[in-house]
Amino acid sequence: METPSYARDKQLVGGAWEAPGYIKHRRLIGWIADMVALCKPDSVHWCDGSQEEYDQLCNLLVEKGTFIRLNDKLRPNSFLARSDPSDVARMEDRTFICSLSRTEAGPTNNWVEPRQMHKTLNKLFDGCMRGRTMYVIPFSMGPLGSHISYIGVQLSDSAYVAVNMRIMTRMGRAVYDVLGEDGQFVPCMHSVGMPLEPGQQDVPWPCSKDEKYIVHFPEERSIWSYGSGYGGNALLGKKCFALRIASNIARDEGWMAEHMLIMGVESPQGEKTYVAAAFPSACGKTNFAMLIPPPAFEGWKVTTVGDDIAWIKLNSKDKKLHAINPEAGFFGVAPGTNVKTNPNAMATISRNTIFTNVALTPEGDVWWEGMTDTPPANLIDWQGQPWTPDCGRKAAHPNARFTVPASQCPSIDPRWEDPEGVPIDAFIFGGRRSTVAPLVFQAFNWPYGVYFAATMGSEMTAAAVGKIGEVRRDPFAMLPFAGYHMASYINHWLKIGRSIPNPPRIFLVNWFRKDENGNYLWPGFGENMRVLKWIVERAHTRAAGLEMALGRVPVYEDLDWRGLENFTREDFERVMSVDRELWKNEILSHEELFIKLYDRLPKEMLYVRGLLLSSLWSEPEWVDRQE
Ligand code: TSX
Ligand code: MN
Repeated sequence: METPSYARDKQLVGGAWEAPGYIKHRRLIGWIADMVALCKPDSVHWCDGSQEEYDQLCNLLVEKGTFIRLNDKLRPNSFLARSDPSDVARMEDRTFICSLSRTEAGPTNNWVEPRQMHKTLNKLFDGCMRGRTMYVIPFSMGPLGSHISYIGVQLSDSAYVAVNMRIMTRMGRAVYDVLGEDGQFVPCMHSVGMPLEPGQQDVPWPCSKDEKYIVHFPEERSIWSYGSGYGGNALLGKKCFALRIASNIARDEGWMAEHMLIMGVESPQGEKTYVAAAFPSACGKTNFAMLIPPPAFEGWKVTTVGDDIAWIKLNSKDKKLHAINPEAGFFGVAPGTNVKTNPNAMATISRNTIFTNVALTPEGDVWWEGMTDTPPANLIDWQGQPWTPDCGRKAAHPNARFTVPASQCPSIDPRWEDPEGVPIDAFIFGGRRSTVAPLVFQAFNWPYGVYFAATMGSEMTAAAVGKIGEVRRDPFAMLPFAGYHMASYINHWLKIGRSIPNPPRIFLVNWFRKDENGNYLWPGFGENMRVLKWIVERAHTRAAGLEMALGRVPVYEDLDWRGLENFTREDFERVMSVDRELWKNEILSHEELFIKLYDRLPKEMLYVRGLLLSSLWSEPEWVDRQE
């Protein structure tokens, strides 16, 4: 192949940054050439995705002090990274949707005019990789070559990002074969924003303390991230690409990019049903995705397709919605994960795992709050300081994470990499509500389901920003992840429902209802299988469902109580109760969201709201005039 002139000019071929001969994509090479010229790295590393390369990069990270190799007997081929204390979570106030028009981004996203943002970014990225290596990271979201998959190329000056991307995506040379000479890719620019002057000593976790930008250009389908090396800010395939950019592609192409887990439910008769479920943060989504049914449910099995993101498309053969997990790994919250809350996750992270911001034991293993009842002695906390239980600090950061290949999960579904995806029969939406919301109900139909998903709320926990106990509306658990106007997103859901002959059934759940003394009314975790079984049977229109004001509900006899006989009919009625006065207020409080989304709010939202108010209205007692 003839060397493209732009590549020759910028010395990407035959110069210091020689592009490997197997890359045949001129536009890609040209873009990389431009970015090398802008960022001015000392060298370029073209990631091939091999195990050898992964091992080498991990060793390099150990040498640089970013990684600590864990005890190879206790935690084989695993590492601990400690981030800068200022770089520990996604930064929503530094996240921007730079569509051409402000209205398009909508009232729930930060917006800056794209040309102005490009100006800002060009200044920041100019020379930002001096003294560092630029990693060229080609990746596929979704199985390589699947018609549902999309390709991205991330340029990053972080080796930590490169090794995490190898776990979280299909990363490596094979991506270039799929791309060919002119395939589509999403360019993803990333820098930690800390160039090194000659002779300047690097730090274990470079980042920019005062300037952070996570920027999406929906029309260009490009991503620019500056200043952070952490999680969703830096692993651009995940929230930035697979949700914010993909939600734009999905709207244009008539499919769905959702913040959902995907799970399979297998009955003792061998019938397999797939469901997808959306929960806001801190609701135990990963735990639910890896649920183990209680012992009495012998023969029932739950399998995991994904724990965070679902790409869902109409299958032209069976006319059903099919879902794929675009990711290849789990980037899960560690604190609270233990052998009781999630045995499958604990088994998954027994090896080949990158831990970030957890505590270190003297034996060279990891620990976090909630892993065991009593912490091991002589821990080193997530900031590298000696830690004792009475020191008043947390040993692990509340947002400490594990990065691990999904293939290692004992409950991984046999079809998790099926390029056709798995057929979805039910959508589940759930928030964290201590009052008001019942354990489970089924929406009467698609528009009702969309209404409840759009108005879904979750109470603040200590882990998130905001007042504890305050209800935050998080439509479809997509508030931080929709890459365009939230009301248009709701409308897209309504359109999808109208376009399918037999759309999946929609269910609402709440595992977090409390009594007046603050005790949980539902045991949760594996016991959620009882609710899941009813959902699956309802989705196949087999189980009974009583029509109530909000939707269809199970009565006590409709759930399988084997093994939980001490949970009484009264207990069930309490966790299922719907207080009409509270619900009238709940529905009134939806107004706040609707006013915010007013300019594009689908009319269905107001109609459903009106019908709900009508059915929640209690009549005065009937007077029998015969008496
Ligand atoms: O993940 C959770 N799930 C889903 C599991 C499949 N959690 C943890 C949430 C924090 C991320 C839950 N917490 C769940 C739940 O269903 N339910 C609860 C509330 C709860 C907490 C402790 C108990 C019971 C309920 N303990 C006992 O009953 C002993
Ligand atoms: Mn998520």
